[in-house]
Amino acid sequence: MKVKKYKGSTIQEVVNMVRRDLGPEALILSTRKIREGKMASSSRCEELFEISAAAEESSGDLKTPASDRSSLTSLKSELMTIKEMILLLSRSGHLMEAFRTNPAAIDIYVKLLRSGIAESNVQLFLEKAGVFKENGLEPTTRLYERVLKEILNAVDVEDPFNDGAGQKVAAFIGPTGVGKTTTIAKLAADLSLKQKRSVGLISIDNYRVGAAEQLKIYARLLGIPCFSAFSSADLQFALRRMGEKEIILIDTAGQSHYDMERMEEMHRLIGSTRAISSHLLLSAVTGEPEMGQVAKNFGILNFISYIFTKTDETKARGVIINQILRSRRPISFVTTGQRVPEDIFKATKTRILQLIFE
Ligand SMILES: Nc1nc2c(ncn2[C@@H]2O[C@H](COP(=O)(O)OP(=O)(O)OP(=O)(O)O)[C@@H](O)[C@H]2O)c(=O)[nH]1
Ligand SMILES: [Mg+2]
Repeated sequence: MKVKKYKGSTIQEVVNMVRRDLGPEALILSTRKIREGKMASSSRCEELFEISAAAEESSGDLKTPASDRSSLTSLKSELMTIKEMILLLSRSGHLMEAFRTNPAAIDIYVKLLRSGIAESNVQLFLEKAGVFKENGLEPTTRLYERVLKEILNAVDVEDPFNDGAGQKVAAFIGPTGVGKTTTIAKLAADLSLKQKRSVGLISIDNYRVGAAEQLKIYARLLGIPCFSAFSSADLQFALRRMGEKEIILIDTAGQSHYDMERMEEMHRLIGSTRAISSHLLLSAVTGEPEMGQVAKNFGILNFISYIFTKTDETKARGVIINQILRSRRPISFVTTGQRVPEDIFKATKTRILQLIFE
C-alpha cells in the first residue's frame, strides 16, 4: 500500500491530482487545511488544502504483503474513495463552499450519511456543531465529538417501567409484523424473571388467527397470567382481574397505518382508558418517508415513546435519528434480533449512538 500527500489551493484541484496519480479507487485518509510560508503570521503565508490518500501498489500485485491487503480492505469500509469525493463535489456545490472553512468535516459528513442520517439532517448537525464557522485547523476527532454531542441532544430516552409508583399499563402498537408480540415477550421475561416484578399480559389482537395463543404460550412459559379481550368491556374486565399486577403489557393487532377506520376502533378501545400508555413500534427497515407516515397516522393513539425493532436487519440505523427529528418523542427500547428474551435493550443516549455508529 502506498500513502501519499497532495497539496493545492482548492479541494477540487487536489482531488484531481490524487485521481490522476492514484486512480479513482484511492482512499482518502484525511482532508485538511494547512498554512505554508516562511512565517506563519506573515501575509505571504499561503492557505492550502492537503489530502492524504492511500492506494494499492497495483491491483493484484503479488508484492503487496497480505497484511497490507487486509488493512486496505478494512479501510475501504470506513473511508471515502476519490470517486465518491468527486460525486460529493458535483452534488453539493454549495456545501463544498462551506467545507472550504473546514475540509476535515467532509469525513464526518460522509460517515453520518453512511449511517442513514438524511442529508438535510447531517447538514443541520454539522452547522449546529459550528463546523462551518471554524478556522479548519482543529483536529477531526474534536469536530466529530462536537457533532456527536449535537446528535445526542436530539435523542430523548425514557423507561416506561422505571418509576415504581403506581400500576403501569402499556399498550404496544404498530404496523403488521414489526415485532409487537415478540417485544412484549422479551420485556415480560426481563421484568418478571430478572427484575422480579409482577407482570400480566392482555391480548386485544382479535384479527389474526392464533395471535392471542402466541402471547399465551409466552405467558405460560413465564408463569404469568394472560387474558384475551375482544371488546372494551372485556378489556376493563381483564384490567380489573389484574388489578394487583405492577405492570400490564397489552398486545395489539398489527394494522395498516392507512386503515383509519381500524385506527379509530383501536382508539376507542385503548385511547379511552387514560391509565393505558401507548408505545409505537417502528421497524428500522421501514423505508423513508413511509416511517414518518406510520408515526403520523398512529399519532391518533397518542403514543408516548418509540420502540425501534429489527435494527439487526440494517446498517442504516440513522433512520432512527431522522424519525426523532421529524416527530420528537423519547425512545424506550430497541430490539436487535429474534431471540427471546436476549435481543432487546433499554434505550440510553450512549447505546443509541453506539448502535448507529458502531
Ligand atoms: N430480525 C429481527 N426480527 C424480529 C425482531 N423482532 C421481531 N422479529 C421477528 O419479526 C416477526 C414478527 O414478529 P411478531 O412479534 O409476531 O410481530 P407482530 O408485530 O406481533 O406481528 P402482528 O401481530 O402480526 O402484527 C417474527 O418472525 C419475529 O421473530 C428483531 O428485533 N429483529
Ligand atoms: Mg403480534
